[in-house]
Amino acid sequence: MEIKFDKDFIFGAATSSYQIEGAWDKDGKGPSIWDVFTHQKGNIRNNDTGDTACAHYEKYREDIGLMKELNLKSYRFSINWPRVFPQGRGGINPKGLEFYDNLVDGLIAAGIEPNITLYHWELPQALHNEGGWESRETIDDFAEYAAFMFEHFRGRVKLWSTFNEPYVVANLGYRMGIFAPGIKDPQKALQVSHHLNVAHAKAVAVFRKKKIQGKIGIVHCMSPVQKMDNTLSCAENAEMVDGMFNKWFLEPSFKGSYPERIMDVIKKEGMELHAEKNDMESIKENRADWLGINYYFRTRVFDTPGGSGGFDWKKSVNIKPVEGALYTEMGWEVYPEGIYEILKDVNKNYKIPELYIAENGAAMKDAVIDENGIVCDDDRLEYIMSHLENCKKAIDEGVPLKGYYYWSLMDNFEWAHGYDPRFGIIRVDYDT
Ligand code: IFM
Repeated sequence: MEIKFDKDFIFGAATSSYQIEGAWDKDGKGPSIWDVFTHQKGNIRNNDTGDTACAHYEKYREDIGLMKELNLKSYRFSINWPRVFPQGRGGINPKGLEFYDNLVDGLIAAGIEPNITLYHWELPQALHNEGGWESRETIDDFAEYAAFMFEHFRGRVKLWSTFNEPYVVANLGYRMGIFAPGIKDPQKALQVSHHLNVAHAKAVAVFRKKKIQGKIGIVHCMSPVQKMDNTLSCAENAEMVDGMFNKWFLEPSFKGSYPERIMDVIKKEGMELHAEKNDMESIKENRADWLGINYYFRTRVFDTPGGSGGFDWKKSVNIKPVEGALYTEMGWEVYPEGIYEILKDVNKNYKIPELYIAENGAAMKDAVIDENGIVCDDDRLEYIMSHLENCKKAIDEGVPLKGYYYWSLMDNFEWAHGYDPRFGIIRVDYDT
């Protein structure tokens, strides 16, 4: 099958620093909250850590070579904040910065456009010790870190994003406690989510003030929400899920306020969001130039047993498997139409000038079929083709989709799941 995209359409692949770099304490790098979290036994499957990961810190030249072989137009990666600022602020670690200089220059020399994410979850532990994302000071620290990076890569890097999946940072890190820093406190998660929004706005303001040539974006995980029952309670549940997952971070930026329904529930539960006077104006004024959507699955919502009131995620979201559907090794349903649905929804609701699929991919069994480590990757090829087909359909219907980044360039450390799930289009032999 052939699908034709415009010649300017960007085909890329994505990674993040903690998931591939390794060298967790090499050459003066400071620890991040993920180094500390993975070193505590019991937090990660098999007690895996990112200490070595894919050894990208040492092997980045070879990795660029592989990207070239793949004909990638662009590579989306993140900067490990404490590799450059071991304490989060203040003194720079020249060796850490040199690594990113070499990576960026190597990519440019190979004709691959760098797309940098400033924060894919590695808060410097030193800042966490002072309050981390619970504290407004971290907002200023982030803006300073961003300012330094923008200036340093001025003219070399044109595509930037501030945060990857702030939903995950706040909810998995501070509410459920299954990601670093392992906190289980809904009030803290709420406050952190607001601070992330303010930090994003502040970094965007810096980007514009400095007149950096290029575009600044943000990346959210998103999922089309589908009502599976024709009842009031199902409709209410769907509104909650959509509000929490899709709208919480987008509405402040693109509409100027948090979703009303969620704010009501927050109040009812006795929680409070502390915002300073100009926060909401600043978030709206400093909205991103582009939005990256990470799409992996749809969200099927059912009614609450017993009727309305009392939404419970575990009892009404994706509770029944879809008969005949394929599921990835993450247990996520393969639903390619969802990428089209979410692109159409976002375009209708927010009219953002440029959209990217910043991540889309699947963890597959990836059985090795010969002594050269070759994997028969038919399922993954089918996955990618069917999702691209749906991207094209959205483009043909007027959605300003400018690129698609596969997640991930190579197998890597899949957070709480350790190294078991393999998402890569390149297989990694972790023993060597
Ligand atoms: O591996 C992650 C990535 O870090 C963020 N988005 C989802 C991917 C797959 O779970």
